[in-house]
Amino acid sequence: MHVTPGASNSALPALYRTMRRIRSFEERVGELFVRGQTAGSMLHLSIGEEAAAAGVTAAMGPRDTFTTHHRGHGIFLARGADPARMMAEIAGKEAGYCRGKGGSMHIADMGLGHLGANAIVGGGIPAVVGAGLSARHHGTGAISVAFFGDGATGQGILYESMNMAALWGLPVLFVCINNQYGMGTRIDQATANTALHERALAFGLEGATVDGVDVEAVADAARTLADAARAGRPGFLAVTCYRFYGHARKDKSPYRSPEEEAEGRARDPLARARARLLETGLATEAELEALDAAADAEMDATIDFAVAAGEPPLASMFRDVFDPAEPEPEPVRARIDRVLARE
Ligand SMILES: Cc1ncc(C[n+]2csc(CCOP(=O)(O)OP(=O)(O)O)c2C)c(N)n1
Ligand SMILES: [Mg+2]
Repeated sequence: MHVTPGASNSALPALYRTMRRIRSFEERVGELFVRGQTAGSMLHLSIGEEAAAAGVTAAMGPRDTFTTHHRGHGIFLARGADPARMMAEIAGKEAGYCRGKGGSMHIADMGLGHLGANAIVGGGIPAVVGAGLSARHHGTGAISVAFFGDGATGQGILYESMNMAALWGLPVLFVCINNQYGMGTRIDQATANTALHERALAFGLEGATVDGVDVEAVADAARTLADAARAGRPGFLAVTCYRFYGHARKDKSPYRSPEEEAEGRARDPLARARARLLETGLATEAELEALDAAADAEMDATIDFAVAAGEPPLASMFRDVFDPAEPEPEPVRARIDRVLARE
């Protein structure tokens, strides 16, 4: 599939704003982690991958659904999530999207079509096949989009899902964010043919690879594939980018040279979009500075909100765990007391 870079200039200011809000949010998530105020000890930032989130979600409609991998903050934010509730979730607070039970890697929100982030590599992929089947059955016109990393192309479930989507002509889009690494292993050390979309072509899907430094190109490619998926021709989009920092917050990337990192970070989708906005006259330096400052102020407030928010009550650990139709389970403490009383 041929993709024309830069064909959607007028969308660029909004795409830049989305990317800038994601970066600002991720920087503050990193800060919350360093302060020891996140729930859990793992945190995966999507800095460097903002064009994939902004560009693909720009091609999605309000009824479309999606799943993400463990590096999904930016995608959910680009889909309209409230960053304060996201930050509260990451901090394990009651005000979070999943009342603090999901954390960074298991955020979900049916209202925004988020069928769930998933910490199992490739784990969120098959759900979009079911969601696509459901959308077609009910005639909603929605598509379902799976976001995952290049590491998930080593998981068999991707191929089972692609086969079923192609066979049944489901309104599904597979989006592989190829940030070059699966933890500490570079893609060319794990995969002989790194033209990942070619695998999808072999299954009978539409497929393209796009440069994730160019958010307009990502948006254009995603639009083409989303339109095809809506018409019953499922597709696969590989977005090539670079993971700016370690796999998780504690990883200092000893397996990468400083030169490689400098080169990778120079391929910055935000810097590129900013330069294009100025060069095309779509924005002035002063306007961009104001936009950047507004994004930072908005995201600063998410930290204050998350830190001030209350912890979930202890009793809530039994809530949303069992089928609501079932009788309330006996609390563990009461069960222990009863067992001890028998002795
Ligand atoms: C099935 C499974 N195997 C291994 C892991 C451990 N693990 C977590 S993230 C990751 C690398 C994933 O790489 P990729 O899919 O490219 O996503 P990225 O971290 O680059 O965003 C691995 C191996 C896991 N979570 N699930
Ligand atoms: Mg990766």
